[in-house]
Amino acid sequence: MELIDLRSDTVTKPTPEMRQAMAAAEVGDDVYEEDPTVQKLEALGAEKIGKEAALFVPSGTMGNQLAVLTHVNRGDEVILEAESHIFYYEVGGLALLSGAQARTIPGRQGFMEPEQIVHAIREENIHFPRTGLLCLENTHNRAGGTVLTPEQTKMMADAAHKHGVPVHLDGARIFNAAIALGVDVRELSAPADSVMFCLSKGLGAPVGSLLAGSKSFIVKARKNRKLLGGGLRQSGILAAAGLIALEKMVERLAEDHYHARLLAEGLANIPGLTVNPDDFPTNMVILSLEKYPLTAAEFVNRLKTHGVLAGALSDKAIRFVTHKDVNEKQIKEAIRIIAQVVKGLN
Ligand code: TLP
Repeated sequence: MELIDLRSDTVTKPTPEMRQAMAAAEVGDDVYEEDPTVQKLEALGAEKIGKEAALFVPSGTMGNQLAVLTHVNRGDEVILEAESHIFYYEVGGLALLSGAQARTIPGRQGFMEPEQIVHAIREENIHFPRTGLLCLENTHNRAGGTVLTPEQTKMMADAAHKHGVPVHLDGARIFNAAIALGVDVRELSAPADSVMFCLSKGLGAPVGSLLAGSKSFIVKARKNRKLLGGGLRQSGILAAAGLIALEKMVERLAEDHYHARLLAEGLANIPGLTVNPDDFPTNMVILSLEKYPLTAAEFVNRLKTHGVLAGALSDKAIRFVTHKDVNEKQIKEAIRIIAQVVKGLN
């Protein structure tokens, strides 16, 4: 049975061009800062995202945690959206690695009201921790790949900056946001002091993310990357694929968004399901099973037996993610299979 894998865009495989570039990559020891391919990727990444410098890291999780570690002091408080990846999915790294405490704010599709941010920032008081960082996420994963506009990003960042609090942007899928909004990605990253973005999701590289910021921030982050065990050696092999991801794979994200739209419209047409396609502007679709007596995990298992792979987002919500390794025909087939499974529930 052919599997239609909609669990995540992390499942994408490198393109033949990436594999060739990896085989031919010029390499050196990157801990000595002697890998020309890594240096090329870091320079290109910094330029594309509009920051002074960038650092190649093995994963988005390491990039985010490295950012937090580099921004904050032990005992600081970090303000995050309540469903954010850094808070929800990074194994408590905030506390474990940075010794920081989380202050969460419930957002609307990833947007936190600036007044809520200001309210959460601690004033000087002998009892209080210092507020060390505000984290934003664009696109917002658990909200369904929703986007923050440049204006929204600026409003939130301004609220923090006015009180001397730096801002980190988890932009794992920032290029999806830029494509969906039709803006230069730099408009989305400009308000943040540091940005992490992934090469290994929709952009198709096998491994790697970049953390970008000011030169002095990246010097500090480079040392912290070594501390976390992320100082790689001939990593130009991986960076070679990342270069192709950045140079050639960004524009095609529009295709993934089109497929997500098709999927959302297909689900909206299935009797019994309530899906609003406008809620999903990028490459994710979330399906709620509130009306049905089974859990998301059970539904996911049923889909799997019919050849569709999806992920349970919570007890009652399922996430589908489109990416370069699923085509329109497979999306239509997935809709047919989901309809069949839903019919079996009625
Ligand atoms: N997200 C993964 C899982 O961890 C949930 C996925 O399948 O979506 N920030 C955001 C917003 C992310 O969605 C992810 C990955 C990361 C950071 C971490 O990236 P990796 O997986 O490279 O550590």
